[in-house]
Amino acid sequence: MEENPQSNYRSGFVALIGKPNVGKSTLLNRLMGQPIAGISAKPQTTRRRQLGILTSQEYQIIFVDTPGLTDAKDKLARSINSEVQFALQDSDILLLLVDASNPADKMDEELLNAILALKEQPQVLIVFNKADRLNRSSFSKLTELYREQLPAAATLQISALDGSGVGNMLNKIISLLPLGPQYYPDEQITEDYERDIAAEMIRAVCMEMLTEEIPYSIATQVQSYKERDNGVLYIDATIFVERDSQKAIVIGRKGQMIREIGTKAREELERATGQKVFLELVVKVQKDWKNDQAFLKQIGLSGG
Ligand SMILES: Nc1nc2c(ncn2[C@@H]2O[C@H](COP(=O)(O)OP(=O)(O)OP(=O)(O)O)[C@@H](O)[C@H]2O)c(=O)[nH]1
Ligand SMILES: [Mg+2]
Repeated sequence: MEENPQSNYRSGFVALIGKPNVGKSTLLNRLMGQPIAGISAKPQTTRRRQLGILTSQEYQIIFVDTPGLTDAKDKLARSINSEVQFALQDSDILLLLVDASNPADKMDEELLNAILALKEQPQVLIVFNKADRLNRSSFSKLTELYREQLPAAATLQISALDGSGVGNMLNKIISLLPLGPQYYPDEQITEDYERDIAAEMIRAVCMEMLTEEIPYSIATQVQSYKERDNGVLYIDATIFVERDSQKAIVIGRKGQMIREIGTKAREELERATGQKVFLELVVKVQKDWKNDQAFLKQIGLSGG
C-alpha cells in the first residue's frame, strides 16, 4: 500500500435531488464557496445539470445540481425530468434535499417513489434544508415519512442559506465516498463555460424580478464574453421570450425593467467573477421556444 500514495484517494458523484425551490443550487454555491449556479425565490430556476467539483489532497467530490422535477408537458419539461433521472441513476450518493419549513406534499412523494423505483438503491443522505425556518408543527411528521420510506438513510439538518450544518454534512459525505481516482484537474470547479454560468445568472435575475408566467418564458444566452486589457469583462447577452407581449414587459416602461435587470445581473456577475463587468442586454422573441428542438439545443438544453 505504501508504494501507491493514490490508493487511499476517494472520489464520487453526489447528486443534489429535491423538489423545485428546496435550495439545491443555494447549497451547491455554498459548498463551492462561490456562485456557480443561478438562484431565485421562484421554483424551476435550474433547467439543466450543473457540476460543482470540490477537490482536496484526499478526495474529489463531484456535486451534480439538478432541476426540480416538473409536471409540465413540453419538450423543455421532458429534458428537465430526464436530467433528474440521469442524476438519480448515475451517482454514488444521493443528497435528497427536503424542505424543513413546510409539510410534505405530492412532490415529496413523487421523488421518494422515483428513488425507491431505482434498480440499484444508492446511498441516500436525507438533508432537511431551511432548518433556519423549521416548521415545528409539521417537522416530526415529515421526518417520520422519510425514516419510514428510507430507513437506511442518514438524516441531517442544514441551512444552505446561513451555512449551518453544511460542514457536518460535508464530513458525512466524505466518510461515505468510495475509493476512486481524481477525475478532474485540481483547478477545475465546474464543467460549464464561464459564459454559460453567466447566462444562468442573468436568467435567475430575470426570474426573480419578473412575475406571473414570464419567469418561465425566459431563456438566456451569452453572445459574447470578453475580457479586455483594462481588466473589464464585456458581456453581451440575449434574453429570449415566447411572445411579443412579453417582450414589452421585460423591457418595461421607458426601459425601466430591463435597466433594473441589467443592474442587478451586473452586480451578481461582478460578485461571481471578482471583476468589473460591462453588461449589454437585448430582448428577443423566439416563438414557442420550449418546443423548438433546435433552439433548446442551441441554448444547451437537449430537449430530450
Ligand atoms: N430560509 C432559507 N431559504 C433558503 C435556504 N436555502 C435556499 N433558500 C431559498 O430558497 C429559494 C430557492 O433556492 P434555490 O437554491 O434556487 O432552489 P433550487 O432547489 O435550486 O430550485 P430549482 O432550481 O427551482 O429546483 C431561494 O430564495 C433561496 O434563497 C435555507 O436554508 N433557508
Ligand atoms: Mg436550482
